[in-house]
Amino acid sequence: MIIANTYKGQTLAVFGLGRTGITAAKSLTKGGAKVLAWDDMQASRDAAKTAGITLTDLTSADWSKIDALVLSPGIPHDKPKPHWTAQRAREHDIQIICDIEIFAREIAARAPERRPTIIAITGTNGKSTTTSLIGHILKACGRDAQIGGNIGRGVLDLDDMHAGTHYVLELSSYQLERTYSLRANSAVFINLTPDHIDRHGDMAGYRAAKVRIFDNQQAKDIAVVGVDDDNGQHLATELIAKNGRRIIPISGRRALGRGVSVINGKLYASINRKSVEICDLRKAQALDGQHNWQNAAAAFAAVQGIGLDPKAVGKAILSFDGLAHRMERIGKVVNVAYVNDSKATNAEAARQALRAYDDIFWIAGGVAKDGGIAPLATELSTVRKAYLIGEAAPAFHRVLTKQNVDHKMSGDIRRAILCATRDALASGAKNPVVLLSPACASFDQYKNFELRGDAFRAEAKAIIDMFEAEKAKGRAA
Ligand code: UMA
Repeated sequence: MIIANTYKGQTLAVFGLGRTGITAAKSLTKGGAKVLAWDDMQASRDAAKTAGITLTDLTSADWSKIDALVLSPGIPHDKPKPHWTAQRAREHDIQIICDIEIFAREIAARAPERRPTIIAITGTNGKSTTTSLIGHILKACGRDAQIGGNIGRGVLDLDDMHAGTHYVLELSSYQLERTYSLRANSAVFINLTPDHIDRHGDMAGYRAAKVRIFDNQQAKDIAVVGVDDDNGQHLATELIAKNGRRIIPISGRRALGRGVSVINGKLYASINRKSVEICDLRKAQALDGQHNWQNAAAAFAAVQGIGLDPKAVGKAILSFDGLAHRMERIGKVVNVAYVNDSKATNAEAARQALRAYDDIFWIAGGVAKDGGIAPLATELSTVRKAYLIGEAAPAFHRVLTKQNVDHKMSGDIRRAILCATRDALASGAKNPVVLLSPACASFDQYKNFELRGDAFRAEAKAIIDMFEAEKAKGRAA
């Protein structure tokens, strides 16, 4: 745990006792702050109490004595409606922060020679993969890397720092809008498409929260910007005009005069004038698709300036074994591959998977987001057949019928994967893929996307095991 010494002697309200809140309360208390911890939910309060947190009812507390409010990132302080704690804070002119701000102040308080390296990553899609890939590269190159933030462990839960520590932090717009002091030695902005609009009001608000990742950067620091979309191109131009740091544009699909790019699957770096081939991403264990190539380019760019051998970085990229539920390769039956992309809870995320393979037997459905799969109407040429599950099936059936895409109402994952396997094996396609990329939330049939992905993985493994057992029997006979 990182102990928050910079609030020693101050009184902090910590509201929302999930993972972040509990760790923040512990860290602040250990650092000598007076902590008033509370949550709207009795169950969360009970869990916090069991975790050793002293509770204080903030509904009746004296807010004039509070110096800052640590508000859990998911709780709104403004839109769509300010939470009551945020209203109280505003009435008393109290700053609203999150755990990332506490962490950032702790680093700023250390002597420069004792400060760790901070690599921060944001973007709408791909931040978890990029964060994990950067962590993997650093570890493979023998560096001390700690990964956390919006993924896995909350920042204050990470191991304490020394000068050789590299903190690799996935940061959400929710966290960034309550962070003021973070200086990222390397800040990565992968892409921006509409998301969390209810919280930020509009795209401009969402973007404004995200670009805070570059605040406080200094001349030697690196800003990595994905330029595969218009937003990224504008942002790179803006940052170049400001000229306050090293800017490295990255692309997963086109050659850049200066920057890191992927051309036909090969990763090239043109950072110090000459262009160098780093690795062939088509040989990577777990980076299928152009969007993953962009993630790889971002990861390569992010570790510039910390003295790693580019060849070793290239090797590490190829050995990265990916994240569960994000285009996760499970295995094969004959030439049919099974890919679990359960994290694709909207059309935009499913689009990436549909672009990554040539012959797809697509399992889709669940609880559709606004617009359903209509935005994918022009992306369906790779779909050999679709297997529809969950509540969205009738609406998806209408879109697929209009687009002349063969499909079947399968109801659930079990029936879908069996039919898809049978069709894929009979298809004659060179590399058919049975893909779960639902373009939907999972709540009609599962508690969350992880459990949906686990169910798909278990079914796929059972089919693979059955085929292997049959093969072994055939050999023995
Ligand atoms: N609560 C209230 N009143 C409210 C709303 C919530 O009291 O009106 C309480 C709940 O009872 C609960 C707590 O606040 O006890 C919030 O729990 P939580 O699970 O939302 O929070 P944490 O466990 O602290 O998780 C947060 C991030 N959650 C959100 O941003 C919503 C996690 O990101 C993050 O991993 C974690 O901190 C560690 O830093 C998750 C996420 O969904 C993965 N992020 C969004 C995303 O990726 O799109 C931004």
